[in-house]
Amino acid sequence: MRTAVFISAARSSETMARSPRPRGDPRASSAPAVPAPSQEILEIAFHRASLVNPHGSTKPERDRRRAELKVVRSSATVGRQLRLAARGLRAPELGEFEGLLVDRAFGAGGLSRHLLRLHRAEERIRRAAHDAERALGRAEGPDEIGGVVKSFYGRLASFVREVDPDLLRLREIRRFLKDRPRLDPSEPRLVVAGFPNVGKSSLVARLSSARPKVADYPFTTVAIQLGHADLGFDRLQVVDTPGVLDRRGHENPAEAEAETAVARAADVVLFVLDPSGSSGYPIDEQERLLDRWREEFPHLPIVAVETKADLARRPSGRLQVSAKTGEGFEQLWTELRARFAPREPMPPVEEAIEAPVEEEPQSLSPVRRARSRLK
Ligand SMILES: Nc1nc2c(ncn2[C@@H]2O[C@H](COP(=O)(O)OP(=O)(O)OP(=O)(O)O)[C@@H](O)[C@H]2O)c(=O)[nH]1
Ligand SMILES: [Mg+2]
Repeated sequence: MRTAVFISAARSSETMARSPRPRGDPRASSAPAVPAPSQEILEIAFHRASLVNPHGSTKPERDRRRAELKVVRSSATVGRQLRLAARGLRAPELGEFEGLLVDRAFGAGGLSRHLLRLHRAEERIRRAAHDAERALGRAEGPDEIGGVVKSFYGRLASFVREVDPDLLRLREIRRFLKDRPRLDPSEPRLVVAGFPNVGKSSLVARLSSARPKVADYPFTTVAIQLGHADLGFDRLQVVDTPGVLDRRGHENPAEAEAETAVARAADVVLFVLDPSGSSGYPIDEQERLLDRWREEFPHLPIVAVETKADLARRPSGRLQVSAKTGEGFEQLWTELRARFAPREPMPPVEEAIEAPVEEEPQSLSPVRRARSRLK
């Protein structure tokens, strides 16, 4: 109980102003207030500190020891909570591509800044705890000892409250990442992209284990999705993306995410065109986006495929498929296997072990070399 009273007293008006629902907000009365992350962290820390059980033969000895343990335990608990808030958000746990997505969605360098601020807060807390321990060594009598602990708790609370905005943003980033798959850098990637509503997700569902939502309206897919397919010699990651309209500089976040996947995650892009008109987007506009990407990413293999062949066909010379009937998928697989196949046969195991390491391994498929050139 004493812990709860302390925290509410320690909560400054500044923190109240930072809470997600400010006073005066009409929604404030109906929605339950979300406690600031610092409040939760401090509750845990002060509660744990209140459970210390010091040894000592005399009461003054036990009082001093109790105060020391409170400082040590509360600061260690806060440090641990701050590290937990940052867990998995640094490389290499956070993949390179996932880091790019976060930068794109939350602003370049934002994640690193939030993590740095947490790290600094942890350092400050460690120093303050060290000072408090030294002060306890000099303190005389229960009042002075109590005063040192109280003032340390005050500093601890203000250090944690200072990083509330960072903790909130890291929570958002974590939620964002939870909705997205983690790509395996060691497995090849096919990124399926194109205009909205053209049939990308239907095609991904035919090609891979993914079962993305399919519906007859644009931007059904709002974040990348991942499925897997068996290439025979390798496992292929098939990445479904949100639709992209050809409007540079005015993309919505979903379009920006799709373009990031094309530019930074793809070994091969499967560009899906819908010539049937049922997507609502003219084929000329779709062709323009394809031309732009070919120009912008000259080393990126882009396979163009026309879908909804059960509705419309045209003499384009391109692969034509229907995700509805399955026609054309055998030819599409032949094309994809050829794109992903190692250029030269894999050497026998003993040879591979003994062979000197070359700068660019010959067994690397042309698409992986293309991607490494892009970076
Ligand atoms: N007749 C026919 N309809 C198709 C085919 N492929 C997709 N569709 C339909 O086209 C609509 C859009 O399909 P999706 O797979 O959701 O398209 P998408 O490109 O993923 O759409 P967004 O995620 O919104 O960009 C749905 O109504 C599908 O049933 C096809 O080969 N033939
Ligand atoms: Mg889709």
